[in-house]
Amino acid sequence: MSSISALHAQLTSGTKAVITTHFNPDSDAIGSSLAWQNYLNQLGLEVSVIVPSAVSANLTWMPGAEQILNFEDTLHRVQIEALLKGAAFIFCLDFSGMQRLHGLSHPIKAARGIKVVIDHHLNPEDFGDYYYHRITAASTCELIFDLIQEWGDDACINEEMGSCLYSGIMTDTGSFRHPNTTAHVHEVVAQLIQKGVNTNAIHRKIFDSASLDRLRFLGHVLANRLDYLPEYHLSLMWITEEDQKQYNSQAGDTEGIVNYGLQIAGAIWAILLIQRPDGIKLSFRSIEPFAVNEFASKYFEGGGHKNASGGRFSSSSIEGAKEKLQEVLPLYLSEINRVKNL
Ligand SMILES: [Mn+2]
Repeated sequence: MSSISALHAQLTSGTKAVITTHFNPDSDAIGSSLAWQNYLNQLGLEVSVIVPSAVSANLTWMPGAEQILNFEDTLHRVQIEALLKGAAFIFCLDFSGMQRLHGLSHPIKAARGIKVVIDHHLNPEDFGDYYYHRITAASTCELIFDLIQEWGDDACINEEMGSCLYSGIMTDTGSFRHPNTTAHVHEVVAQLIQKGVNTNAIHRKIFDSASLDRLRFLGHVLANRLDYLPEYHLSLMWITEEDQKQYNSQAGDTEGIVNYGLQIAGAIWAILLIQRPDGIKLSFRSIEPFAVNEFASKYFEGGGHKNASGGRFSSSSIEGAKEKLQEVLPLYLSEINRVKNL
């Protein structure tokens, strides 16, 4: 592993590079990837952004999004494989473990290019040649901003790039309300505003761009797919494959739904179960100081941030996942009660 400062000089004009990010890419994943692409383009590199699964509709306004190649699209796949063969650098943004790439992990592992990890998730795996990694950063977009500053290239941060960076910072901090919202986050945002970023317009593009189906889907989940377990201070939500079909659910439509569970007075954490063909996907959210990533990794093959994690359950039965929860929840009762009394 080498120091990231040695990397700057290697990013020379004409060099070919690929940027990739995690499955179900969120606003931080896409925002950081497009901002980094914009920066590398300014340095004269030839850069493509490739993703393991589709970009959700509320992110396609970002400058450069229309050029993103999706590995799940068979037409893009051939192009992606060729780009990976020719890339001198592969930038891995906003993920710390190869399994987050799903099907794209094999071609990325096999690619010979120098791997550069820029990320803020816990416990990064050892797959990179260079790391710019800080778990105290609220988002990868914040790290991209900091790295460009460290390299003395503040002038490269233009309004287009700033809009992408602001999107990731805004969403990964839960619109500046999560405990990861440091003074530095606000300092970065202040500088982005000075560079012309329209924060109000971006907030609307990201959050107020739902389809009618999406809003009705949310209503259905809140009305019929939410239980509150007072003894565990837990909001438990679930979404079946049938629900997703009925409401014509698109990529990104389940994003953020789990957070509603924390709006119940007394809730310390929320869990959302989503039925997928290959198993149940779990999303966990918690309030400080309850570490939901420990629960996710102990019982549901997952992990992530302290207050925002993911996991999986290998059978695709919602009932099965609920039974597993009923088994393990009593084991957490003392920790829940400890946190409740703080
Ligand atoms: Mn992130």
